[in-house]
This record gives sequence, structure tokens and C-alpha cells, in this order.
Amino acid sequence: MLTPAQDIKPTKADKFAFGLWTVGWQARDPFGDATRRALDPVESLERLSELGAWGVSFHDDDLVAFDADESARRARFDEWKSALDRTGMVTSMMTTNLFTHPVFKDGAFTSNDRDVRRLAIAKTRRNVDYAAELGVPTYVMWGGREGSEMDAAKDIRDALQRYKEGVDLLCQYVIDQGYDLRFAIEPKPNEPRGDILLPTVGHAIAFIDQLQYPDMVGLNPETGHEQMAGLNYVHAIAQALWSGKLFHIDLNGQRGIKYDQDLVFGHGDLTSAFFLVDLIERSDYSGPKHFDYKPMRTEDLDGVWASAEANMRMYLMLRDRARSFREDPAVQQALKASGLESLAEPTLTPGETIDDLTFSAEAAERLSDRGYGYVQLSQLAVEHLLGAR
Ligand SMILES: [Mn+2]
Repeated sequence: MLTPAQDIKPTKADKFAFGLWTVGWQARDPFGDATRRALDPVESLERLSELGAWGVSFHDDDLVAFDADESARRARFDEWKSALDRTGMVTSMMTTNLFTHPVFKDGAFTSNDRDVRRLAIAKTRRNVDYAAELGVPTYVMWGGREGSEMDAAKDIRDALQRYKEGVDLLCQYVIDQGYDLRFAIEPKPNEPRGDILLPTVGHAIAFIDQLQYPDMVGLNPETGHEQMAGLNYVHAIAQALWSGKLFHIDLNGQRGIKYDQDLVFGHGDLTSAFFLVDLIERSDYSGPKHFDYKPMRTEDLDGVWASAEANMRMYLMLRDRARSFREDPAVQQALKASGLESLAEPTLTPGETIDDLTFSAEAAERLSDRGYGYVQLSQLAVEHLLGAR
């Protein structure tokens, strides 16, 4: 068990990563001006490296101005590459900003204006070239403006068809260029649009099934985005894993159904964060542990770096607590008593068919008597989480 005196230090082997837009957020919100100065991306990269992070991700516009010409873009990427070499950091993910500029106010791949859709796909294609050059394995698509505020504004069937067309075209481009790159869709239910297309992990999985190259497209589920819809993030990640679609993960904190808070990981629903780390650590997920949070608007730059460190420390502490939970003989006994081993077994014995199953009211009566002991299991989990065991 980790103790407060013990150093909880992240290392590059932990594969922690941050978006440039997280620590770099100047804390401008719909009601107030920036409270912090702008950070140069290279400064953020260096500070995150010192703190023990392994990777950094960014939108095209985080690194290069929206209206930069090709030579300015080239120079910026070259500067970035030498900073990566200097720090030993990697670009763990890239994505396209298709939401800030006013041109995308009605969407990007699903704007009602065909010329806007063409522009959005071209902006993504241009950035995909740089992603391939940097050896980035995962390209995230968050369609923040793909949605509407009223239901006559868009025929959602057409919008989904255009969304599919955009993703299919980019997959085809990646294949034709011979790039080793996969796409990950990031669901979100609302904000900035009243309702956003592909609002949850489940919607996104169903959408991916309709694509031309479904194997090239997976998910980047974000903690707060599922929780904003009142959904269970641990279940969402488990289903993404079960579907072979967990390509990337965005960790943060959210307290209930409200605006997107982007708190430090674990600073929202702590019990859910505990079970999430428990799940991730027992899964075959080997991608980045990527934090997509916002340092609170109240913080100065010292507070920004402290908040970055807090995300990584939180993950490491929860990993320690999850291990102690799994190793505890009392927990193992409670798991057994709850029937988890049986759930892992097929319901039919080999050689049986559905005709071998019989319904009997007497059997139902008998089976009703058992208790599952989930309260005890829950208490044991919380005791481990609190360091009481
Ligand atoms: Mn995110």
C-alpha cells in the first residue's frame, strides 16, 4: 500500500498523456475572460515531461494558427519534432479543431452547407498527413458542432449519411497513403450544440458498424461525456473493450448531469474512477492514459501544473487501491459468493441445446432465496479505496 510519505511519481512507462488544450486552457468561459496567459506548446511539453508524462496530444489549431500558410505550418511542425526529440516525449494522439472557427457553427462533416463539409474534410486530411509523419497511432474525431438545437434544422438520417461519408473518405485516404493510423470517435451528448450526433459510446459503436472500414474506427470515450448523460462510464468502457473498440481514452472528473466540468480525474465520481482503473488495469488496453481536463479557472500557472500532477497521482493511487482490493482474500471470497465465476461460464453445457432448458416455478422459488452479497462487496471496495484495508 502506498503511504502519504511515499513518493507517488509517474514515469514514462505509465504512458500518461495530456492534450495541449488542457494545461494550455486560458480559462475563458461563456461568462468570463481568460484568467491565465497563453502557454507556448513547447513550454507545456517540457513541463509535462518534467512531471513524468509520456505523451502529448493536440488539435491542429493548438500548434499552428488556423490561417497559417504551408511554410509556417511546416516550420511549426519541425520545431515541434525537435522539442519531442529533446524531451523524449511522443505525440500520442492528434485531432482536428472543427468547432472553434465560425465557419463550423452548423457543423463540419454534417453542416447543411456542402462547401463547409468539403472544407472540413480537407482540413482533416491535411492534419492526417502530419499525424502520419509524427508516427501518431490514433486520430480522434470529436464532432462537437455536429448536431442541432431544433429538430427541423437537420434531417438526422442525412446528417449521419454525410458523417459516414466523411469518415469513409478519410479511411480511404489513410489506406491509399499507406499510413498506419486508426480513427477514434469521441461521443458527447451535448455542449456546445443542444444535441450532438453520436451522443454516447453505444450510439458511436452502432455508427461504426455502418462504416465502409469499421476495423479502422474505434472509440475515445471520455469520463465526463458519458456521465453528463447520466450513464455509467465503467460500463461504457467495458462495452468498448468487449467490442474491440477502445482505441484511446479521455480521463477526467464530472459531478453529475450538468455542463461539462472537465475536473481532474477522480475529483468527480471517485468510486467510479476506482472501478474504472480496476477495469483498465485488468484489461488488454495498452494505449495512452490520456487526461482531457481543464485546470479550474481559479488557478494560476502553479495551480495548472499541480493539477496536471494530480491527474497522474490519482491514477497511480487508484491503481494501488485496485490491486489491494483484488489481492484481499476477503474480496476474493465475496466475489466468489456473488457468483462472478459463474457469470464467466456459458449458460449451456457443451452438447446441450435450448431444448434442454426447462422452466419450473418450483425452481424459480428455490433460486429466489439466494443473496448475492453486493453490499458487502461494495463496502470492501470503499474500505480499500479509503485505505482502511
Ligand atoms: Mn475529450
